Amino acid sequence: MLKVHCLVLASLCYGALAMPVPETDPGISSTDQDFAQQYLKNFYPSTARGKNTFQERLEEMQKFFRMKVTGKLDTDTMNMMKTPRCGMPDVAAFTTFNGRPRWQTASITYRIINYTPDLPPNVVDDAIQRALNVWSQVTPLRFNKVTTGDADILIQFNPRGHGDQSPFDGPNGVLAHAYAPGPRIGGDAHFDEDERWTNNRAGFNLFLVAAHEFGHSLGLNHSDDPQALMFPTYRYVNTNNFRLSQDDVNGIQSLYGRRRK
Ligand code: TQI
Ligand code: ZN
Repeated sequence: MLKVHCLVLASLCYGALAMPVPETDPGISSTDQDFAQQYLKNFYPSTARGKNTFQERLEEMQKFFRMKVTGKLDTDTMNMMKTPRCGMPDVAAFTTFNGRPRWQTASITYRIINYTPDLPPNVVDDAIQRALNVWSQVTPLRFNKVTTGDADILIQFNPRGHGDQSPFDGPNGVLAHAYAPGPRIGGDAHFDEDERWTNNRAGFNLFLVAAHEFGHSLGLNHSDDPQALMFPTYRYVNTNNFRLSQDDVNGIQSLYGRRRK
C-alpha cells in the first residue's frame, strides 16, 4: 500500500512539470532528473519530431553524442550531461556532398523534359520557377529556362524505372531524387509520377519537394536541423510566404556566397 502511494505521489509531482514522466534508471536521483530536464531544455530547444517531450529531447541528445539511443535517462547519459560543456545549444546543421561539388558558374540552365498529368503545365512551370527562386534569392545564382537541347538541371516526371540506377517505388516512399552538381546527370531532378503532385496541402506539394530537390541539385545534402528545408522528412508548410531556414541559407551561401546587392 505504501509503495502504491509513493508512486501516485511521484507521478503527481512530475505532472506539475511541463514534460511527461521521464523513464529513468532507478539509480538516478530526482535532483539529477531535474538537472537533466533543464539540460535538455537548454541544449535541445527543438526536436526533430517537433513535440519537444523529455524523451524526444533525450533521444536527440543521445544521437548527437553518438550514444545508444534509448530515450531513457540512464547513467551513461547522465554522466555525459554532467561533463563540462559549452553553453551554446547543440545545433544541428546543413551538410554538403563529399568533395563539395558545386556549379562553377552563377548562370544555370534548367529544362522541364515532361509534365505530370496531375497539374496544368503552367502550374508546374510556376512551382518549378518558385522553387528555384528560393535559392536564387539568397545567392548570386540565376536560373534560365530552356525548352530544347541540354541544360544543367533536367527535370522529369516518371514512375518506376526511368533510365538511371534508382527506379522509383510506387506511391509514397521515395518521392523524388536529385543529383549533386556535375556533368551529364549531375544536377538533374526526377519526380516519382506515382505520387500525387499538388499545389496545396494535399498529396505532395510540388513546390516544396522541388525546392528540396534543387537544394541537392545545387550541392546541399541533408540537414539535421528539423526546421530546415533540407531536413529529410516531408512536412507541409504554407507556401505563400515560404522562407528558407537560416540553416538552409548558411548551407547554400557556404557554397555560392551571398546575393550581391
Ligand atoms: N528522396 C530522397 C531525397 O531527396 C532521396 C535522397 C536520399 C537523396 N538521400 C539523398 C537525394 C541525398 C539526394 C541526396 O531526400 S525522398 C523529401 C523530404 C524526398 C524526401 O523522396 O525521400 C523531399 C524527396 F524532405 F520531404 F523528406 C523530397 Cl522534400
Ligand atoms: Zn533530400
